[in-house]
Formats: sequence, structure tokens, C-alpha cells
Amino acid sequence: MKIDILTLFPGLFDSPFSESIIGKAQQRGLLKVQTHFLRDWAEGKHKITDDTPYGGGDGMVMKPEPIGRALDDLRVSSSGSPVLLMTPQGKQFRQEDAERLAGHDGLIFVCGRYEGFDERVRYLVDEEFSIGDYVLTGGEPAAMVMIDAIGRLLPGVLGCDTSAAGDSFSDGLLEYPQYTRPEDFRGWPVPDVLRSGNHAAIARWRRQEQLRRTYQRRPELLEAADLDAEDRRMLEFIRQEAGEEE
Ligand code: 6GU
Repeated sequence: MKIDILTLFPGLFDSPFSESIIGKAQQRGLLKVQTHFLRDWAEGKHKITDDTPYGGGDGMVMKPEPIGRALDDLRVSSSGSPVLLMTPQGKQFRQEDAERLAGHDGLIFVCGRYEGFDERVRYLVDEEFSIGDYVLTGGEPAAMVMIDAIGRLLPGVLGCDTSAAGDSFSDGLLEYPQYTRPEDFRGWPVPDVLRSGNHAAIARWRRQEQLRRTYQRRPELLEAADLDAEDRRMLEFIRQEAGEEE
């Protein structure tokens, strides 16, 4: 996959994408992330990319022409790649978006700083994304989050192709608790069942703990989760247990 990023701060992306799993994926040619400096498409001696808002008010607004010219070029050099605008007003990025976007050969991310974009920038893009209900200083960290979530889904990026399938959210539930050595850490033991060698019992325990954890921490996820009859039976048991404690 080819990822283009349009930004006023290309240097921000150097280390996040040169290390760890995404860095390795780039070295192996599974993914190529390329930043583009928005000021290269700005005009005049000062190469201005923002201006004061019509109607007055605080802050600056990103001008539409540099972004327009940059996207004219990028839509040619990376033809077919959807253009994604990073903005707190966008739709919230979810795992299902990561899965869908991972199916494209390329993606173009547009990051802005300051108080926002001229409204007409919206007419130039395919989708608008936010990563959550909090305010960042710019779209760059949000693009990094999205690229990380998308990049790890690409074939061959994770060590084994099944590890993404077992993720929290991929089946709509949180993950079960994991343990490694030592058997006893500060008086907290590893659950006996995990050392029993009984694989059916371990699978049952893990599913039950997945349901319990989701019920305790993110009950709203259970509404949309894909549950079979056995899951529902376990969930009923978990609910009763919780009710008895109250
Ligand atoms: Cl995409 N941009 C900014 N500036 N803040 C955000 C965001 C994006 N997503 C969440 N907060």
C-alpha cells in the first residue's frame, strides 16, 4: 500500500513510521509512507498556507488553493487513492474503517493545523475522519493513529496473519486476559486452567473472560457482538454473578 500524507510538518512522521512494526513493514516493501510538504504548493514570497477568517474571529484558517493544487498533483501520482481529511468534525474512525481502508492500494491523508480548513477544502476530499472526541493541535497525530491501525492489517505486516483476527473489536468483544511467566507474581497466581493443558477448557475460559470483561468495561459492545447460544448462556451466568454481588 502507498500512503501519501499532505502536511505542514513532515518531520513529525519520521520516527513513528521508521520503527517497530510499521517501520519493518516499510523496509520489507509492504507499505510505503510518503510525506508531502504543503508549503511546496503555496504561492508568493511567503508561501502562505493560512489566512484570517472572513467575518472575523480568532485564529487562522487553512487556505484552499495550496491544498487544491497539492491534491490535483497527488490524485495523478497516486490515482485511485481516496483522499481523507483529518478533522475533529469528521466521522469517528473505527476498526471497521481500518478494515475497509486496508483494502485500497493507496490512501491520501490531508492534515491541517490551526483552527481549521476553509469550508471549500471539504469539497476536494472523499471522507473526513476524527479519531475521538478530544482536540488535538493538528491532524498529524490522528493520521499516525489511522495509518498504524490500517498498516497492521495489511497482509504480511504482523508476524502471523491470524494475530489481527483475534484482536479486540474484530469480533466486537474485548480480549481475554493473558498471562506469561512467572507462575506467581507478588502473590497473584496464573489461573490454574491456563496451566491445565486442557485446550477445550482453556478456550471456554477465554471466551467467558472475554464476555465478562466486555460486560464489565464496555457493555454497549455486547449489543452488536456476534454471540452464539453458548455465549448467551455464559453471559447470563456472568450477569447473575454480578447481580448477586450488588
Ligand atoms: Cl483528525 N484533528 C484534530 N485537530 N483533533 C482531533 C482529531 C483530528 N481527531 C480527534 N481530535
